[in-house]
Amino acid sequence: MKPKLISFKLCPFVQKAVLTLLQKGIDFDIEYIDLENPPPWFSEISPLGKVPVLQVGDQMLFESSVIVEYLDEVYGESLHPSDPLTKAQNRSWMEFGNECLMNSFNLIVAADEAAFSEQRESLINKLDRLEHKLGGDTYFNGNQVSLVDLSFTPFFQRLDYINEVSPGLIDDQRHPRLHLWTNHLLAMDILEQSTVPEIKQLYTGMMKKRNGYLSTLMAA
Ligand SMILES: N[C@@H](CCC(=O)N[C@@H](CS)C(=O)NCC(=O)O)C(=O)O
Repeated sequence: MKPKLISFKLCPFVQKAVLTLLQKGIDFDIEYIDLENPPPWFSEISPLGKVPVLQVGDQMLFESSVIVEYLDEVYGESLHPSDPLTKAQNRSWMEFGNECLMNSFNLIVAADEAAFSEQRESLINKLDRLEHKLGGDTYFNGNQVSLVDLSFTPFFQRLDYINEVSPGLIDDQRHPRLHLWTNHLLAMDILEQSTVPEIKQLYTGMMKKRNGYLSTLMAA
């Protein structure tokens, strides 16, 4: 039976799971729900009321990190490095990627310029740390794509959209290795299929709708 993802069109956490499914060539189903008006069955299958949920037969999994690890373990060759310490370090950086996503969301909802600047500084500090960690290869661990790369991709896709409104977050002088890595991630064939085609429009619409300081920087 095909695994089925319960999704929300804008969700970067679901996208991590979709990228893993696509990279591994796993056939899957996806059902989009409206998080503002979820169907009655959603609260039964999602203990935290969040997407993604992965349905495997009559069993449910929640939390994107758990879902991608499950998919990696069950289908095909692992996308993790084999050395246990390197693998664990990759998992640590995947958690860091989740924090980057939260930070970018906080940037969007920051109500005033001071809160926005604080979030922006915090995000740039995270990018500095990533720059320091990277080795200048195509991907995080070298020339082969790993789960950690797939986990960061939704963040960088959204950072691009934010950077169009608030330039300077992406700075190839300050973060040359990060810039190269991001370019490789955003050039992956599977990226396009990993979201709905109107992702940019939906995301910028959400930025506007959140009505934070960032929305005041957007063209009318
Ligand atoms: N830690 C969770 C985060 C998932 C998450 O925040 N999903 C958002 C959509 S992108 C959500 O479902 N929000 C609904 C809510 O918080 O009520 C994961 O990694 O799966």
